Amino acid sequence: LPTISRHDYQPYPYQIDQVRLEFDLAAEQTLVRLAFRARSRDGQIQPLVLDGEDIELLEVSLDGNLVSPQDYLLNDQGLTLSPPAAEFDLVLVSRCRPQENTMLMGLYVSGNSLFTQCEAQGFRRITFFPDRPDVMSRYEVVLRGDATLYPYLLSNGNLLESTTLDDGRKQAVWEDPFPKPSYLFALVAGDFDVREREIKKANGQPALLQVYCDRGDGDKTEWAMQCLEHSVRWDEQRFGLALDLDRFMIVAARDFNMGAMENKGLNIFNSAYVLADAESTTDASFHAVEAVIGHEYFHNWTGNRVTCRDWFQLSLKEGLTVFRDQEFSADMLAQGLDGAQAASARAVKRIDDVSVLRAAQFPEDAGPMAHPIRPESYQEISNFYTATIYEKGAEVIRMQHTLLGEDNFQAGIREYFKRHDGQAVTCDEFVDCMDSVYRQVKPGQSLDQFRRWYQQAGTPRVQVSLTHDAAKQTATLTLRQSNAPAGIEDKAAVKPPLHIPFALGMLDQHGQPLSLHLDGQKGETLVLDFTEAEQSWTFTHIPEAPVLSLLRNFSAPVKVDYYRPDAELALLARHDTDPFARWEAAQLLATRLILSSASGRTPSAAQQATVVQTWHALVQDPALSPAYKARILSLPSERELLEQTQPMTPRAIVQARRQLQRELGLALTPYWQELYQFLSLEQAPYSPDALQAGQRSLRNLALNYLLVAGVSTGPQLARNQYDQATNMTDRLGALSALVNYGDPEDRQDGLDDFFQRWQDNPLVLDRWFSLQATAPSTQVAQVRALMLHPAFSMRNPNRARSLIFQFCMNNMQAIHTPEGYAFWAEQVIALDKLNPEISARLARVFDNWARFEPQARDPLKAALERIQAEPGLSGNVAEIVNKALT
Ligand code: BAL
Ligand code: ZN
Repeated sequence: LPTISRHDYQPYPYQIDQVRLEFDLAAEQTLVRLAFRARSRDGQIQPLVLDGEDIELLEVSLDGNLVSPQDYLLNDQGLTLSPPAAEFDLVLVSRCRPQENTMLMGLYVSGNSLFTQCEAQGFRRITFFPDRPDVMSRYEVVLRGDATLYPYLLSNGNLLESTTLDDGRKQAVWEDPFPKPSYLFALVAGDFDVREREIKKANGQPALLQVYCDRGDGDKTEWAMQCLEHSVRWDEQRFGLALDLDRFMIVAARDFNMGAMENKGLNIFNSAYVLADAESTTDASFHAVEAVIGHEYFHNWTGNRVTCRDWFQLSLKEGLTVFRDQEFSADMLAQGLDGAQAASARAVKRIDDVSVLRAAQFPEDAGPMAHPIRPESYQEISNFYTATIYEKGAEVIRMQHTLLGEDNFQAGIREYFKRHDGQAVTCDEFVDCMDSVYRQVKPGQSLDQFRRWYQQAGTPRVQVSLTHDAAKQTATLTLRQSNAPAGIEDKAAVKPPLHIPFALGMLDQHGQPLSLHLDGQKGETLVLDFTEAEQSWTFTHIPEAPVLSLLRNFSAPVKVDYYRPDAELALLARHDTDPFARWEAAQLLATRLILSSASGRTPSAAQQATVVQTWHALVQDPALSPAYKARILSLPSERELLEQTQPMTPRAIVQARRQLQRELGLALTPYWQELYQFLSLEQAPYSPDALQAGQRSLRNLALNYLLVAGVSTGPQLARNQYDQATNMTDRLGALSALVNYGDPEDRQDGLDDFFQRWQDNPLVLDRWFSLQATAPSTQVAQVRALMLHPAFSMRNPNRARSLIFQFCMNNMQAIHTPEGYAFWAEQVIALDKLNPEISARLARVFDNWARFEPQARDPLKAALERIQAEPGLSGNVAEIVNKALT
């Protein structure tokens, strides 16, 4: 497999200002006519190299002259032509076969409709073209297709005309006024329900918002429409960025590899992130729809107006856009609140985002695929749409926001668009803009050192120590940072220190916040510029030894090591005024206990009592919002816990976590019951808002504690909740408690009833599969049986994810068996024949095999070798397994 290196970047030799594409659409075969004029950038005639994969070349002409096959070079990667001059016209006719496209990259069929997915390299499966993000052109697109099958013919930009042809087919002509790279091209042909809304942009101009979905689902797009309108408003208000088109379309597809795609003016979405109604959608999914709609919409500026020079710069648009969607969601949650309430609402979002980072990105940074947010090399770019590029990338943007502050960060954003609107640029050029502002507001300082975050893989560790001088009333904090080699390519033994914004507070021994004094700075929270390998700060006016509140609001994506008694954590869990650090303290207390029993040590009675007393205090704290309470009373996820064991002991983690759940359920039974009853009182009509969603999640948490502890009233409460539910959060919450902790009869009755109710709704059926995939009682044999269910299909990515991925990733008891590992390998191989991109994601589940306990390592390695030996393995999966086995 060829490895592509960041340093090998060369600009494309030709400029292509305008592209005209004509499609004669049909599922079986689609004809594509491409025409453009190319102009050599340096006036020299150079070979014209066009990417092309899995498509048939029918005809090519240069300056109106047909080129015969002996005058071009055609192979399975593309086409190379010899241009007649430094400037020339090219016309090319080719054919693709959407019906046969199971990879879902390029032009493919979903249901009866045609969709495209071009990022990263799908356009080359549609036509021959320089399929790279730095070739930006204006597109005119003509679509022709059967009028009955395809009454809607959509592409990017503005609709110029829509007609019926003499042969009865429909034709639509679209023009996108903005130059774009090929990865942002899109077309959709099909029959849909459409929801429309006309809005006024900030400049007073009207714009048409449209949401398309399968016929019959149109009543489930109101929420998506609201989210889209909120996104438009938010980007105007917070970032000063306006919608630049007359029309903005979202189309839901049932078969989709990713969450969604930001094609200019024509976003194509996995239907899971469009369709929502109270009956069939959980609160968490409502919020996911909001986040993804925001994310794709925000790409219109951060990604589309300014795009990436090459794919090594992917985090330029993804990290920044994830940061933007996180802030959008946080602002929506905090809307109408102020002070501590707003801070708590925002903290809930921060907690959820950090949990994702720890469960998905920290493991990546600790495995063979570890890479900097701007990778140095790759084999398959689709393998680099990772938690590192996205979530850690967002943290790196967030740190710049922390260092600059909101106003200066926005000044940096304005500078970015002033310099680069309409261009394809690098991460360095983004930081240059932020740096230009930083240098102005912090004379003598720069972001030079900060840039190392773009170069270093791995999760840095920060060790903390504290000394207190009672006589001088000073506290001296010392931080040491290190970042061990990460991944198979990270041989740089020496990693120079990073610029870490380290937010810190202190409490006195009674839990009261202290005012910090440091070199003229004063405040309850200070952000330290931690830039050396080891650095100390001395705080004055500290009469007694303080309790440290560390890395407030998770100000940097690092791991903090600080050894201190449980009692200090308990104090922070009750009193810290930073809601993130407060949650963190409670999590850490529980984590210590779980890790200790997972390692075979019996936790001391005092240690257990501290956790129970802390949970007791928190469950009764009237000042906490329900959403926050639900987070702080939940135990850390199995994945986050597993990440902290060395070697990793999955089955022991599951058992130890379950044991603490049971203990907390039993010790606090009356409180869970009381909370449950209180939260069961009559509610306003369903809304996914923060208050209601928080109440429902807290009620479901209480129910789970009651069931896991075997409290006798639990199952009946769950059955009643299931039967009486008027929304999916309540219904699924009850069913999941029964399936995970109930008796076999309740489990089966619940699953059967749920199937009867929802068998016609694919997204809900996905939940039915997931629930069974992750149930502690499920073994490989049950999953195999479910794969034979008429509703199961490996070709639909959502369905494959709901059963196979969920089982392999989130059923640790069953997958961590020799049989489980063999099943995983078998499914990677089977999926690879259909959809390598999705298969490679499944392959990644155990790329970290070497970190597991000895009895897991050998069978996991054998499973990886089995995959590696499979003839005809895709490059996608080969890259993963080869790196895993290096
Ligand atoms: N660009 C791929 C999908 C997304 O990140 O929005
Ligand atoms: Zn994105």
